[in-house]
Amino acid sequence: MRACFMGLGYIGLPTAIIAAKHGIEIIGVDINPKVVEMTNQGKLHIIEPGMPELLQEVVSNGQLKASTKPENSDAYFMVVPTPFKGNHEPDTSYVEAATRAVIPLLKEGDLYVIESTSPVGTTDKMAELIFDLRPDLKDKLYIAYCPERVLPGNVIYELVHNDRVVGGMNEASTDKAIEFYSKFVQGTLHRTNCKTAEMCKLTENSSRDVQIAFANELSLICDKAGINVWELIKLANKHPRVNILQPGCGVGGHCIAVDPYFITADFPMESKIIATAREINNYKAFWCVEKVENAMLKFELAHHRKPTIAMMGLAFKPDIDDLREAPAKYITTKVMQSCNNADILIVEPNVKEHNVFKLTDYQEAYAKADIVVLLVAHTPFKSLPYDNKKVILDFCGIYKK
Ligand code: SAJ
Repeated sequence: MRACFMGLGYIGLPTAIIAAKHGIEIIGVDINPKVVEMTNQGKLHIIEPGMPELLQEVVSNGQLKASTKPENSDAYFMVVPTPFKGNHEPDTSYVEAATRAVIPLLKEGDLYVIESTSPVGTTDKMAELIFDLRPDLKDKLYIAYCPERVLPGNVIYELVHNDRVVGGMNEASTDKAIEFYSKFVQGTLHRTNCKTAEMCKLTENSSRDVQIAFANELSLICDKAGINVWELIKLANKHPRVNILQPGCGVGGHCIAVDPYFITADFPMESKIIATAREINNYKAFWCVEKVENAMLKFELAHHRKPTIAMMGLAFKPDIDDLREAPAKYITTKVMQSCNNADILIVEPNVKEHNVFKLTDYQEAYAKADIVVLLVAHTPFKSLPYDNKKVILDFCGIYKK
């Protein structure tokens, strides 16, 4: 069997590699020639533990080949980004472009699957587009939506072991998609229709966003009330039916901070909690900036000199190098603009070099800083001794003080 993966990003490439490893011949397609070149050389262009070795193996034994153009296959997978536009409207243009690129290659009996997170109704729309341009294939294709659920950093395990939801346009399409995924997924493949599968992906990430917003709201309340939010949550979670998540400096990444807008854009009157959660999680980053600005002013008044501020962490969550939609990056940028009176040291231990931020070693920055701003709970930060001569703004619960 031959499968064509449209998009070799954080999800498309690992999925293509795992499928190749399970005996499927893969054509991996990306519009970026650099990604294609690297992939064909067996070099992974993303960071994911265990994946570089697997890529080398499947490229060298000819199971995976990358190209800038799709090639004739039996199954086609759309795994391209679905960002949002300025007004938080979902942008499905990459899914449409990838679909248009494979339409001339489709033949009777082929499987077409969308994996990209998509607004409800996208699979139906793409099916309409396909049949408009290829009326000869009406009722002769299998079309499904099957979202991914993997957590960056644990992708090899989760791609194989997570349960998945498979939503076909009809029962035969669901069967065909399940037949494909069961070649490498050991988790249960749950059957549904494509609309429910689309909404399920959005629901999973919106649910997490709402739960994090609750923790962030508690952190704002506790700050005013003079209560340690970390202790509060730990105690509340001792209740057998309470399980509150952790507050932080905001919500980042390309999923949880984005996907809820795919619901609020289409169902604005019905999605009040989802919309408010987004507002709270966005506001948390502004609040952190204000806290740093106030700490700087206080320091200047007390010491009659400008402080050295260490901004600890830029990634969107602990122990990764991914800075996409990272609130820590946003906060650092704002602090650099508004605290231009201070010496600002920027730390991100998972990134070697950055074209915008001049990075400093985390121990050096901590030692030099008057004000330490803990933005991301990276493991190395946890071994820094608490120094009560410094002003420590712990937004991510390193010290939980
Ligand atoms: N965060 C908190 N407090 C918490 C947990 C997370 O502030 O208690 C923050 C993180 O610091 C980060 C953001 O939330 O900024 C998102 O991190 P995450 O670990 O919750 O999720 P992602 O974006 O890495 O991956 C999510 C996962 N979805 C769910 O857990 C429902 C993953 O399974 C999905 O595959 C992925 O989105 C995706 O691709 O959609």
